[in-house]
Amino acid sequence: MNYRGFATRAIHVGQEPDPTTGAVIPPLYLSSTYAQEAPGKHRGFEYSRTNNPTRQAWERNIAALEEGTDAIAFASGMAAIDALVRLLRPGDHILASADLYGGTVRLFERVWSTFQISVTYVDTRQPEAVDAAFQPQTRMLYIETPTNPLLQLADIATMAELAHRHGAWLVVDNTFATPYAQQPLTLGADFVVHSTTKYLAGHSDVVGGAVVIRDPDLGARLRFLQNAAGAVPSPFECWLCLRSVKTLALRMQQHERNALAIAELCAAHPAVRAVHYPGLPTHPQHGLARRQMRNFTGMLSLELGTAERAHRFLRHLRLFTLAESLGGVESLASHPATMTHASLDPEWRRRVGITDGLVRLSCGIEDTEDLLTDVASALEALER
Ligand code: P1T
Repeated sequence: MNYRGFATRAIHVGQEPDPTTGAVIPPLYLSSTYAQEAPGKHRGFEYSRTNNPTRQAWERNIAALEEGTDAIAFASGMAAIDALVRLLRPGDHILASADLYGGTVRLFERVWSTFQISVTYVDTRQPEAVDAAFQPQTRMLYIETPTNPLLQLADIATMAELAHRHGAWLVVDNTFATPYAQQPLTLGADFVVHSTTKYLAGHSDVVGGAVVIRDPDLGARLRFLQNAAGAVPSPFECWLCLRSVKTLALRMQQHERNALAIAELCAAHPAVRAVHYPGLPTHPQHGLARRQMRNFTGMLSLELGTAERAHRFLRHLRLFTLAESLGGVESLASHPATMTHASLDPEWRRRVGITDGLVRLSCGIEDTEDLLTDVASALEALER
């Protein structure tokens, strides 16, 4: 059956009752190998790097959530991004958002540059700048929207149109937004990539990644790479993702409620120089956010002025845990300059706008009042 509603798909696709036992929860298939009736004669499963029933269920589920035709699961978000770059050839060029997860820049600059893949970075908030930055050998426009950590948006439909006009693919890292908030394939993107570690798994207990596509040829090429290079997630991690994704819609609603309340508190507070949250009407791209996203998520960042003030704020938080990662049910706070984006050189960070005074908050799904009290008292410590 083709379910239309997002939450219904999250709960049911790939998770039909087990035909042999009636088990309502999909079994966890730990088997690494599968009996064959005769050499080469099997039931679709030979070896679990190549295919595994639990992984296949998760892949079907995430493909349905992104309105794709297929999804390919990987051992981490980085492994998924790495597989995408493997579709290119030496001499090819990637055009990427200037504000990106630091690990993605590290992969481009320190791994793939040695294989003659060049990358230039452009402000993907500005379509004219993107249009002008294409080179004859550009094969991929790679964007985050919202970006990590500055929560900048790119207009996905416009980016798709530009990429295709220049003969390139559009890749959207949809980790921050989740398919609940936006479905880039429906707006013309060729690939959606995820760190499933974040909102999709949602409980800070899984590291995983996935690529979702609509074009069966691209799917087949990635499926080949998944098996040939072998960066696959374990069946247990896929099973945890299947369990977690059932509550994605509900979780996103509370993440957003909490983030909006905190963003409003911070925007009105004299200790905060700037709040980056697409859900605030004062966000420069709030109009685009409203058009393109149906949820503004739990991610926001705050400009506190100096490293010393950022550190003082972080030290005074009680409920928010100081940690990398995001998208879990528990609230996390981080200092991008020394944590998630420490692998970028300081000049790079300065150019992009990742200052030493920037703090990133991943608002969990705790009670809103408790989070507000925590943030308010940490901000008070900046006034003293
Ligand atoms: O950590 P991993 O599952 O390999 O995913 C990498 C990744 C890819 N894309 C985005 C937008 C990400 O934010 C990440 C990982 N980010 C963090 C760990 C972080 O704290 O920002």
